[in-house]
Amino acid sequence: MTLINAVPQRQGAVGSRAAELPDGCLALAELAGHVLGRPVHHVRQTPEVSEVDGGVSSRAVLTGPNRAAQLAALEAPGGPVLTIGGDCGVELIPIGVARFRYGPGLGVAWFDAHPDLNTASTSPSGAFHGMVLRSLFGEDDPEFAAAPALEPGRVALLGTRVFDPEERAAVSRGLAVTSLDALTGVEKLYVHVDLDVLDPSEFPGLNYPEPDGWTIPQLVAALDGLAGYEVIGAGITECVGTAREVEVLEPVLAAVGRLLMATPREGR
Ligand SMILES: [Mn+2]
Repeated sequence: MTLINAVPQRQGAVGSRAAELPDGCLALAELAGHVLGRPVHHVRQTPEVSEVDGGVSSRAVLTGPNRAAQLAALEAPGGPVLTIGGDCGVELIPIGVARFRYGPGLGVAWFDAHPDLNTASTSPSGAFHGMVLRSLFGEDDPEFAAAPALEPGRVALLGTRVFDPEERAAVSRGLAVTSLDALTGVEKLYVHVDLDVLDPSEFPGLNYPEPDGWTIPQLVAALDGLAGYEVIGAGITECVGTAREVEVLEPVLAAVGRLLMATPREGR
């Protein structure tokens, strides 16, 4: 039984459209509920922001009430969970919980224009959504660092095209790879889709758009290409689209649904 958790967090982002993330979350979660035929559980996230602390914007909100609500929502899921953000920072909890539950063989397919591998000291913005994958490797700020952490080489960056220098360095030393073929030791897979993997001409409701992205059919084909993996959870993030704008994403939601609701079988 797949669950849908709507997590309308906006404090992990700091750009001009960050305040639209909660509404974008609701629009996308409602559509996801229709496409997957599953109820949507709304995870309460505070609308407040808090000061920059230790190089992280809204650090107290992120580590306090927002996190507590997400953890409570994942206590006994009883099946794969589709998390609808909110900013990319919402992935810290479901991926961290999956790593704890499934062990070091957990891998991640990270569809995202950005690798989100900054640290609090290298982030140009102080926005946690640009640090979340680094935190999942157990590095940097101990209040965010995952324990247990993802194993190096078990995350594939897909459609990623805008790297800060520190993020390039993290990839160079092997934290993440840049193709599915380069993954090693992956037994179960979590699928992260930051919608900014798409080109802005495909979908206007992007919080942090970058040029030269993928088309929707390209993303759907890439998701369908993961069918050989046992997909144990997924997240879709960074939506600021209206209810009408998100309609074009229906094939993306359907593809994620096919991965999450596939019947496990021999040899998968
Ligand atoms: Mn991202």
